[in-house]
Amino acid sequence: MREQLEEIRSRALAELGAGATEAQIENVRVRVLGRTGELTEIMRRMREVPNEERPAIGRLINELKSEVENRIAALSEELKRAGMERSLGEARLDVTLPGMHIPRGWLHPVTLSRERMLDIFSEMGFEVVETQDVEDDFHNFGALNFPADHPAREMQDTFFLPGGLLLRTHTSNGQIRVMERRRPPLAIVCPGNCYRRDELSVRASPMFSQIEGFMVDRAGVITMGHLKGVLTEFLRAFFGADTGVRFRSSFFPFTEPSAEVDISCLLCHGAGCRVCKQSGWTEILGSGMIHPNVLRAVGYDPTEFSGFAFGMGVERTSLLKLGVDDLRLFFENDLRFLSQFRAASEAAS
Ligand code: 2U9
Repeated sequence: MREQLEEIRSRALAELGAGATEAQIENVRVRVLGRTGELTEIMRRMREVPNEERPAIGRLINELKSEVENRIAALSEELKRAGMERSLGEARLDVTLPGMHIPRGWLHPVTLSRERMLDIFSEMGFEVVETQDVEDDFHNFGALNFPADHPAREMQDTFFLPGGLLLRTHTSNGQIRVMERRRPPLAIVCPGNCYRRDELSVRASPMFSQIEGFMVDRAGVITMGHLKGVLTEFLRAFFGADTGVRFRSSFFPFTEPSAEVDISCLLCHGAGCRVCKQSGWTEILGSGMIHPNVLRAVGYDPTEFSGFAFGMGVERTSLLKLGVDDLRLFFENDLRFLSQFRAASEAAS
């Protein structure tokens, strides 16, 4: 048995040489020290050993066990240290290098304008509600009293989607959806993106944003006078307290009576110039008293409820406010243009 122990020892130590891999070490551990390994087998055969020799053999077994365990621990420690050194060497970090400058962004001028517009309406008590861009025919056209043959419903004007859906052409769908699920009194503004089949040009874009709003209460409570007051207040807060505001009679399918709203030309202050085509005025908003058919479409009785609505294009309004003469600048993401609004963004935040 002594010879056998010596053989196990020399074989194990030969395999646990300086270059042993993790797999080789594990192999020796299982073969020598494992539950069904060589040493367990020897212990099982101890009863074959004469009584007087047992203590010495037992000591030999214990010494061999410790020796192999110690050797395995030392090799594992060595492997771990070498692995750590290797990974540190591969990802060497030079803490003396200068830091990397990560430039901070700022808000887009159209975002700044939209936030300012919504703030003004919020201060007047309007609630801001956003709804979906993908809409059905009823919420985009039918409920808004668009006749079946209205040109906006043509394929060349609207992006139609499969399944009778479309990309909304205005944010009025949001107002229809709010009125469908809530009862007056309501004062709501709906900001959002709209889509029309236009080429991107100085004045138009296939995607643009709008803010529309409405105020509805019991019939007769909200008048055209409130419409004029709210919109004049909004325009003077946004463009400046000395801005001239005028209302011109107009027509929309969803309002009756309807009015377009002009502001005094921001360039010539009403004197007449190339931008306002010598008129002294610039069109800025559409508005009117909500048509009884629209109220019926959302389940309101027009003898019980009435109110006004308005709408404006955010990019167009921003162009005028910022003195920008080409709508495409808002969509091109050219930093030479956008960086001019950095200070305005930082002042607003
Ligand atoms: C409901 C009832 C009435 C919203 C209105 C306008 C007039 C209007 C345009 C201005 C420029 C949109 O961006 S633009 O093309 N808007 O002229 N919008 S009244 O009337 C509504 C909306 C919803 C339920």
